[in-house]
Amino acid sequence: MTARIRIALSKGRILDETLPLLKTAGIELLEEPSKSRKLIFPTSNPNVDIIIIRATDVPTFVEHGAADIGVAGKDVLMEHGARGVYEPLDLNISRCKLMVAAKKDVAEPEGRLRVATKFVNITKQYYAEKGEQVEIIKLYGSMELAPLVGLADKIVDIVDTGNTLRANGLEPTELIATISSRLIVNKASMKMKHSVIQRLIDQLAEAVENNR
Ligand code: PRT
Ligand code: MG
Repeated sequence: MTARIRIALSKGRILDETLPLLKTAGIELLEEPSKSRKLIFPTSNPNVDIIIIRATDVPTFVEHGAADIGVAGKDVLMEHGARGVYEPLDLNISRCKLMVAAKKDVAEPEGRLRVATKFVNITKQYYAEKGEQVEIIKLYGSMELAPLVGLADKIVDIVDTGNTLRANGLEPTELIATISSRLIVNKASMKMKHSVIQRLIDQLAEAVENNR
């Protein structure tokens, strides 16, 4: 009897970059998820299925054991708090930086800084450590717009090429963290399904090494 394993991934870059790694462990999707409305997919390994969910929901599914394993950006894990999951492997994919950005050539505002972000917890902690009082404005997307329309002085967002910031007259000012995607594992699954999961971690670790 081999344990059944459910893997949680998110659509987009994480799915695209994780599938080649899983392939080296003999796990391949049987149908193209972008052409399907399904959310749960069987794979070429009859003991493994893949669920495709929002990136920010991956830690929640894994924490509660609704998925045994997941792949999530370090930004998402930092924001979630990543309690109750193991993080055994840096997959070195979907790399980017979490940065503070502001309008080019604009002086620091007087009084309390207003910072727009979807990373409320990370931003709170970042400014708390600097001993700076800020007003955090929670957004769900298009953070780059906030300084342009006077909603905020700065933003905290993901930067890759910097093209999105530049296109909006913004520039990165401070690095908060360098980000890559991590394999996360439910703690009970790690115990109960140890041999299957450890083998998968080892295979993925080797694939990551070969990608370097
Ligand atoms: O899109 P959705 O709301 O469903 O969720 P999501 O944005 O969290 O998912 P997705 O797939 O966009 O990102 C998943 C993970 O990929 C993130 O958690 C990051 O860890 C990582 N990643 C790597 C990125 C980027 N690169 C990236 N460039 N996530 C987002 N971006 C966005 C960024 O938000 C900004 O709008 O791309 C823009 C900046 O890109 P440049 O190249 O213009 O600087
Ligand atoms: Mg996105």
